[in-house]
Amino acid sequence: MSANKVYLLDGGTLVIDGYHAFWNRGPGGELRFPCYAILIDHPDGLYIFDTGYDHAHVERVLPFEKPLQTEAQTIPGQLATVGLRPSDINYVINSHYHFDHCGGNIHLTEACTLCHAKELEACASPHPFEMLGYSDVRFSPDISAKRGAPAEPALDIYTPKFETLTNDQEIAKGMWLFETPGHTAGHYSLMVELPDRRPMLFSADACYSKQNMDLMCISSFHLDPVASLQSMERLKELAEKYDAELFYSHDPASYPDYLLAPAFYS
Ligand code: 5PN
Ligand code: ZN
Ligand code: ZN
Repeated sequence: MSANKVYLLDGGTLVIDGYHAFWNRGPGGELRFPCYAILIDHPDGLYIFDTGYDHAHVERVLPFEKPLQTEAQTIPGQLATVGLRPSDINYVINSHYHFDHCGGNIHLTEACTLCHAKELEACASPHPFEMLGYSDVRFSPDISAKRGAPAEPALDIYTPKFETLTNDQEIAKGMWLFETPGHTAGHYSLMVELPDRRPMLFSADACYSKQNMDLMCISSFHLDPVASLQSMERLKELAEKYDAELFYSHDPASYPDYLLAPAFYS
């Protein structure tokens, strides 16, 4: 058994500097890159791996990243293109809790939320240099309260159920989470098996782009640079072992070749 379909839900773009995307290498200058969520239609339910950024959050906290996101590129907008509502989603899996991967969680009010145990810990007590990355914690009313975020009335009705994981896990038949730490403490990459194609291996932020992989160059946003490189090596080994196709998280060069919803991989 495997998943039925995989949809990539476009979430707009952000700008960072080239020295952030390619640590200590550059070249510098504005780099605009895509963000997206992954919807998996599986016999066990509807799963979303990462949920992109929240436009209002980025405008308020990181306006220098110049977010471009239309209504159609929000999680509700993207789900509508495939005939779904946010409340239809059964599980949300977050590769990690950086704002550009969990901003849409708040829409998915009925879903059970999965992540690595270390990631939930890390975003509850970030290092000073991680504060901006972990700036959108509205997905957890408890962590929002602990971090001293102002109460937001809309969140009173949102009480997500958290399930934390450790180690590699086959969370449903043909859906694998692989530990790829370094970018953050509890980072997971996802592999999805499908009936009629090679498995899809979503690096998430363990590798932003094919160019990062080709250069073995990590981003400047990281907890542990050596672990980050080991995780990139691990992704290459996994792709080889399972004959999987790598999909990168923020890859302006590869993105035009990705199929976007309402089209799907099967
Ligand atoms: C896109 C982006 N911008 C800023 C940060 C950060 O401070 O940590 C991670 C991150 C990002 O992915
Ligand atoms: Zn990240
Ligand atoms: Zn990211």
